[in-house]
Amino acid sequence: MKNAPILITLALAQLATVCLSAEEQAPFPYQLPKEKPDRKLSEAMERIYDNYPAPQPEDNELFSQFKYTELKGFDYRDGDGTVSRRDPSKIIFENGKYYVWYTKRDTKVPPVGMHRAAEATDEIPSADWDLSEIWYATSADGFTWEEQGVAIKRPEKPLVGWRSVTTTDILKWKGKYYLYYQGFMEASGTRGDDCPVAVSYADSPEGPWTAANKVVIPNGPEGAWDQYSIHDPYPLVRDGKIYIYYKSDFGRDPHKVRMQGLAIAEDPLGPFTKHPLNPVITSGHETSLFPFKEGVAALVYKDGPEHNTIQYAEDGVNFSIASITELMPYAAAPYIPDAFTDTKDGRGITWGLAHFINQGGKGRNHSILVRFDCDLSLDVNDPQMKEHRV
Ligand code: AAL
Repeated sequence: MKNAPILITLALAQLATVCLSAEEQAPFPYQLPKEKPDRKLSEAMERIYDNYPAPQPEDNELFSQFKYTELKGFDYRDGDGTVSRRDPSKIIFENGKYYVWYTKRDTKVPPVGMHRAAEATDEIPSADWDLSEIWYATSADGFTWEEQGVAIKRPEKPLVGWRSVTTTDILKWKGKYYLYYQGFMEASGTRGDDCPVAVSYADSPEGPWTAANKVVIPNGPEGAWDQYSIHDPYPLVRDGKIYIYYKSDFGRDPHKVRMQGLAIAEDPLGPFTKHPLNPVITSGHETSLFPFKEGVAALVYKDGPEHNTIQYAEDGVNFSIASITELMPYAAAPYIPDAFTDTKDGRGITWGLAHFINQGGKGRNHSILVRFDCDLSLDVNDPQMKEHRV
């Protein structure tokens, strides 16, 4: 028994080890702790604390799912493919009503398809957005819309946009309105989509619109990531300047890698300086961003390794994933009350318009505008915001 003290010491040490590992492996309480627990975590649990603003989706202000509603007021000629509405602008509220601008195609026949672009003529469209104009509509409630007419017509050849003017977005700056849009110089499907951005301006959202008749955001130089296209121009006001986010792509089909960049100007007609860190978002398709707290949030969907995410950049430039979600709106065009107020306290969004692409029979594809509702607002008690929460 002379070894008894040693044995007792060993037994106690073993008990301590058991207790320690039991504590280390203690099950999580029913509620996920808000702070990262001080214990060994799996990689997935480390990541949920380190990579996302809040571990529980319902506590993450930039998490939402999306609800869709059919709109009233738009006629699509029985969906025969000859009328299309797509790529809506963000929505603004002026003169007691909501305004939206969008690509409208009204052609004798449906598009033949981009792969048959050689068959396109002055009357036969190649893609859904070929031979289009920019139209606008107004609404009292965001569900029923009244189409008001054309805002931007196609100009005479060879002016920028003579083949098609599409994919517009609105800026309000010092009491004037600016529509930025893609100006096609040939049919989509040949090299038409390698288009730059043009701009028109007006004193009222009702127009009349004056075309600046110039390229306002040019394609990048040969070899640059954005040499081929400048798509989906999306203006916000930040730091007293105009921030235009846009989409471009590395490479050509079938190896196109879509990303998003930023161009900044002090005057809406330019010159725009492309950000030296471009591209600033590595995934996504159409651009869709909004002021959020001090920074900018982005809906990132459809293409790339980070699709189906909502991202955030405090400086509007260095984005990271805030949440992962599903069934996101395509060409999402939110109603953003503070898009142009140069806010450092962005309040978020609760609804907007988006498009659904109807891929009918041979070449009969056209798109329709739909409404989406979401839960990305900080103003939970604002009755207008609350009314639209999912
Ligand atoms: C879209 C946008 C651009 C493209 C085409 C029409 O939804 O990304 O506008 O050029 O598809």
